[in-house]
Amino acid sequence: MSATPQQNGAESEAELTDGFHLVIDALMLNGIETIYGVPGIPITDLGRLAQASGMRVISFRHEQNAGNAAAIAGFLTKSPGVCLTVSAPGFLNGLVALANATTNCFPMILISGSSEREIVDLQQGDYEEMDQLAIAKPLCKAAFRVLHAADIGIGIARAIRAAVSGRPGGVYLDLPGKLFGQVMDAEAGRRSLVKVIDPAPAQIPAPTAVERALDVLRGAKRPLIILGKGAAYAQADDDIRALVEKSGIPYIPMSMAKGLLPDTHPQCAAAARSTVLQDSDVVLMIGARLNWLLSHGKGKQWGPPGSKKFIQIDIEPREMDSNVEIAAPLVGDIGSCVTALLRGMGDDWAHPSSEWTGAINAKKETNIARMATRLGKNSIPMDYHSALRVLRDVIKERPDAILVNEGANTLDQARGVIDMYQPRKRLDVGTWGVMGIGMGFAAAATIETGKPVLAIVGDSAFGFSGMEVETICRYNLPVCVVVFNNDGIYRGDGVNLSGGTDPATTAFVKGARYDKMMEAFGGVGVHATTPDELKRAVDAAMESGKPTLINAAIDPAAGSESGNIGNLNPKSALAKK
Ligand code: ADP
Ligand code: TPW
Ligand code: MG
Repeated sequence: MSATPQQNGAESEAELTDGFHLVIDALMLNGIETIYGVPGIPITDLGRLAQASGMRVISFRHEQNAGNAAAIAGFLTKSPGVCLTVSAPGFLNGLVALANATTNCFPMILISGSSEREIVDLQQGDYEEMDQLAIAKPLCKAAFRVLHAADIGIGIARAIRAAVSGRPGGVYLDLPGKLFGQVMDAEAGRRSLVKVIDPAPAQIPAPTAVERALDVLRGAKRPLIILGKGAAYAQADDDIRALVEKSGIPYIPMSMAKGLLPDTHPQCAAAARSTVLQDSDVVLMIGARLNWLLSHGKGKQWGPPGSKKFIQIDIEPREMDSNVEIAAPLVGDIGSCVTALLRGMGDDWAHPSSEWTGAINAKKETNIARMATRLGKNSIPMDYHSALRVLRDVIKERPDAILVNEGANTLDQARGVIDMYQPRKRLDVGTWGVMGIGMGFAAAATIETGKPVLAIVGDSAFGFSGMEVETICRYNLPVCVVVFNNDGIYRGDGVNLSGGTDPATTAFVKGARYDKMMEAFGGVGVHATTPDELKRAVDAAMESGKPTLINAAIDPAAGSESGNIGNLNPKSALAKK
């Protein structure tokens, strides 16, 4: 789109365009149809004009939530999600999401307006003055600034390619206010735009590396596959399933890889997780890192030292040997690596021994039976399991719904209880275990996929993005939020060790009614105190698609400190018992 033709005195009519329009045209040329952001100087008109041009512009109440929305849009689509913010404070609010996206390998572009370069660099106190580019650089994959309208096309092309090629991540694009008003000839402007060809090229693994991986796998007696969120991101679902099934190897999914194959798949060893981690001799990692979430690939969870060989598929060569020696590094994109392995396996690949798979199945049965007992209880007040049984059934009945999950106990228990059946349906706190992704992820998940969202969030977790229920109502999004309200962080029965009248540091207002927040903006609010009430309310919400918030009252004494990762929580040796 270009500006209306201008009459320029006696000169001939020249069609003109400007920085605003070039940014929009460059994004649209590259298939980017949605912007998540918060308006203000100098990008208010950018949002308006983008909407006028047919882009979907979703205005949030806080940039961090808009940034989280963009990040998860990137994860779900393999195309960078775009977050648009104002300068300094808006930029900083968005930066948390950009850093989190980079940490999680989600492609996103944070576009922030910025103040006058001449004034910023001399530190003369401009409106919202800040050297944003310098601040963003260490927290993202790449950072660029565009100073001339004629460079907007290249700037956006570089940002897109940097976000999605190789290991995906966050990119910062700095657009000073002055840029938007710069005018240029419309035809020259059109020619300056770049449609990025093959933005995330296939990265084919070396044949020798494929052979090495197959050799290690062939030698395995007790093999295991670990699927990570990189495997979910890669959208190589059929090939991954074929590899798992052809190899006959048991697998465990990392949190956001749940559903890549249905959690009920006979080879899924999630219910025997500690056994397979400890007893396996060869582990094939597909798009998962040996970071804290896998105890760095060492320690007693992994069995005796030296008892494991790792094969790792990852697009990032530097990921190899990050924590332990990788016997067979397979560097390339997951689709290409998995098809190469499948080809190399031939038609007579021997499945693992029944001794190995039998031991795993026995363990699974025991653990599933134990879990069934816990889930069978109909506790009132509800504990985590009695509430989660209901939500497990909801996802079973509606496997195409997207589950967003954050909190501590609310996260850890839900991950264990709720089976997923389809790829990329579980979105959660990711690599950092960050609170606050809830409402941003929920909004973008339904906007990007058209599917309904069930967000299961702790009362503390919800507080980080709770104001976005207004956004969810404003855009009338089919999002059902279930707040697990246990009156606090981890538990609601904390005490003030001083004996004073201030509440405990981990406690919130008792019996709070988060459902009223949704009602305030025209959505549906329900207060649920029993599993039956909870089921009815969630069913109604999923059926109607109306923005709904269910305040699920959970026993304040049901949770444990830090959920399942209490071992990471330092405690004072001097504390009074
Ligand atoms: P999880 O938390 O599920 O264990 P991680 O985020 O730790 O997963 O790991 C994901 C890994 O997947 C990253 O190391 C990233 O480089 C890799 N990755 C992402 N996309 C691809 C892809 N298309 N091909 C290969 N590796 C990928
Ligand atoms: C940005 C620390 C981890 S989990 C959590 C906090 C504050 C909240 C747990 O309470 P919640 O769940 O959500 O009510 P439940 O069921 O256990 O009661 N700030 C950020 N990220 C993190 N991870 C924290 C703080 C934290
Ligand atoms: Mg809580």
